[in-house]
Formats: sequence, C-alpha cells, structure tokens
Amino acid sequence: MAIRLFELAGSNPDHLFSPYCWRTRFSLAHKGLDFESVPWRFTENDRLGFSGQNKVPVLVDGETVVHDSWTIATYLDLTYPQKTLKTEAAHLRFLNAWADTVLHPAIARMVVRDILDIIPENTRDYFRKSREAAFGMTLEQVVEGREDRRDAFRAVLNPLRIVLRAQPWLGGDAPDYADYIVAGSLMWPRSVSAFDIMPPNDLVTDWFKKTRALFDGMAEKALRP
Ligand SMILES: N[C@@H](CCC(=O)N[C@@H](CS)C(=O)NCC(=O)O)C(=O)O
Repeated sequence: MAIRLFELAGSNPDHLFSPYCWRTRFSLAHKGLDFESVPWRFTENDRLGFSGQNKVPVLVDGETVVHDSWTIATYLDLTYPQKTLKTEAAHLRFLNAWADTVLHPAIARMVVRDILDIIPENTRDYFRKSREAAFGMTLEQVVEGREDRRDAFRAVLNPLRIVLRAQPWLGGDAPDYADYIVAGSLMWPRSVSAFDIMPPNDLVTDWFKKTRALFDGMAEKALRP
C-alpha cells in the first residue's frame, strides 16, 4: 500500500505551505519513495484522530502511523535505509531546533498575515484567533514594518551563509536532512506570500534555489500565491 502523507493545504488542495510538511516531502523524494498526498486544512482535527494528535505532517505507511516531521524523518531512515537522510547525526537536532525557534519566528513576523488569504474562508477565523492569541496582537500588527525587518532577517541567515561558504550543501557534498529542514522552513514564506524575504545576490538564496530544483523541480514548481 502506498505511503500517505497528510499535509497542510490552502483553499487549493495543491497549495502546500507547511514548513514541517515540506521537510517530509523533501525526505520522501530524497529516498525515492512514492506517496499519496492527502490535503488537510486547519480545524479538520477529527480527520487526524487516528494519529492521536492534531497536527500535520502525519505519515501513514501500511499499519504504521507517524507524526512530527523530525520523528518521520528518523522513521524513514530506519525503515528505508537507502539514501540516508543522515538523521542519526545527533547534532542535526540542533539545526531542527534552530529552524523551529529562531528561523520560524523571524519568518512569521513578515508573512503570517498573508496565510489568511490562501486558506479556506471557514478556517480563517480559527487561524486569526489562535495566532493572534499566540502573538498577543493582531496579525496586521505582527507584520507591520516588515520591509525593515527583512534587513535583520539577512543576519538571521548568517550561520547558513558561513556553512555554505565552505561546502555546497548544508549536508556537505550532497543534500541531506539538514538541507530539507531549512528548505522546508523557507518554502513556507515562499508559498504563502508575494513578499520576498530572501536577500538578493546571496549564497543562501542561491542554495535555496538549487534545493528547489532537486527532484525534478518539485519545490520550484510548487504553487505560490
Ligand atoms: N513539531 C511538529 C510541528 C507540526 C505543526 O505545528 N504543524 C502545523 C502546520 S505547519 C499544524 O498542523 N498546525 C495545526 C493547527 O495549528 O491547528 C513537526 O515538526 O511536525
């Protein structure tokens, strides 16, 4: 039975914008595993009941149900050891945590409001209320002054730039889960907003483009607003 991936979608079922789901998409493509995409929208918690929680990605592989992008990546490496994602590298957890806790908040401050425009109307109220409660301000206030914040974002990318000066991929000579963690994070703003957060003429921007071209341009061809 084909692997199924429950992933976050916009009004258009092909409009995929979750950083975590993109990490899993890249991982499955890296291993050459076919999968069926199952679009999931905010508030459809009952559809994830079988996984015992209410977030995507959820991977269903035969009888096995795995949630959480990091857990899914380690599951894939254990179950399908060909073309390793190198998730056994303990320090990769650091990159995952850095992306989730440093990169994501910086990105959110520039694009979170734009998500409202691509999700189904009946989920907008939930999205606005839950995110405004988390930020303690309106979504419009969160992204206010984002043009100025884009310059600071350039500095947030410094650790990546330093690594990419020394090697072509975050994984070294070839892409691995390190690349998919960060590329997954960067697919989020690219998929939800016309506001381009990537610095021009930059090593990280070039690497991101190169990563989107992988797997027959899977991420490059992805829907944008
Ligand atoms: N740590 C989890 C985070 C998963 C997560 O937060 N997913 C979001 C989509 S980007 C979600 O399903 N949110 C549901 C909601 O906010 O109701 C992972 O790495 O997979």
